[in-house]
Amino acid sequence: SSSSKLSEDEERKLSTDMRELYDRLLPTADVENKKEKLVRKLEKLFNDEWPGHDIQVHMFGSTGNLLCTDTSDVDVCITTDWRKLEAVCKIADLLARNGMKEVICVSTAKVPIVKILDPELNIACDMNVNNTLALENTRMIKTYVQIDPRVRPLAMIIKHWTRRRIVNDAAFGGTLSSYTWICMIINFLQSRSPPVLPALHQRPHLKLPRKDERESEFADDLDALRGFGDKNKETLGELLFGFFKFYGHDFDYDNLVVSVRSGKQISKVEKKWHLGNNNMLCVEEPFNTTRNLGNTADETSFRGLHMELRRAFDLVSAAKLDECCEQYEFPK
Ligand code: 3AT
Ligand code: MG
Repeated sequence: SSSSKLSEDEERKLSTDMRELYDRLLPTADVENKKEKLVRKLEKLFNDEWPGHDIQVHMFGSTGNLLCTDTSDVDVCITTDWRKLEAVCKIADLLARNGMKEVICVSTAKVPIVKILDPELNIACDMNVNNTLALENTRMIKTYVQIDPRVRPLAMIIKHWTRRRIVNDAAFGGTLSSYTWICMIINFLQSRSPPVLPALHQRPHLKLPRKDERESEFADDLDALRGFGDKNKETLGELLFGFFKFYGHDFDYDNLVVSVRSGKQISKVEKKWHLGNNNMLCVEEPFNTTRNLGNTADETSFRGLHMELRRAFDLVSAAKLDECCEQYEFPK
């Protein structure tokens, strides 16, 4: 019963409403400055306490990939050659003694983390030690976001929708992390014809030269990459409509895997991902292709996700962006 094309009027209204929402979601300079302050404060605290270990603090996740809002947590990666710090509980102790609130140490996780709330700046922060893969995949997302001017508004609006509809809680809700959603958005944009985004891992000739460090795993020469999507003339409204159509109706979940690394969809059977559990939705991690980012959703939550995608499609088809992003209320 869903129409498969937007009318001209609906398209115009949707695109205008998206611009307006995007302006409200953009982070303010005040909060950006506070985040920067927190990072410098942490760096000083660590180096004063443990001198001689060249401890550096880097922001990653949405604070580093241009997709955060003022309410996003700050994700922080501490790098140091002092491997002992990787156990992270020393960090939790130090921070608790220095005025941080709600300090939680999750040392048993695959990547051990410390969670804190800075009461002075009113910012929540998650930190890990030496998880440099996350720094690289953040740099990749940021590169994709900068290639075409439509990516940032589209991705920020879809992230907003995932928060409002409670489909972005991988740890507790059994749904998907923001990172997984972002990979799905990128793969959708790689699949338009003509494409809006390239596959950065398939363009080795567009890497920036580097001095000592190891070569980048993906193309990162932004000057050469910008303009890639120019042949695609779709508007923001058409792309949002296309996104919900793609994942709500067209995508062959039984047989295909979302692969940002290859820039297309690949076969579940080929990856042997057709066997096993929690494999309804398959999203390949672009750097570690053995990892399925979609495995946080079991069969039941996949069905819920799919229903939400189709609900969004119906509302976006009628240019009802507000209603599409209405806060989900759990049934009483
Ligand atoms: P929010 O604004 O916090 O919702 P985000 O971009 O910070 O979005 P996440 O909080 O989901 O995204 O994750 C923070 C970063 O951690 C993003 C990515 O660099 C890394 N990351 C998250 N999940 C994985 C994963 N399964 N494998 C590898 N890296 C991951
Ligand atoms: Mg985050």
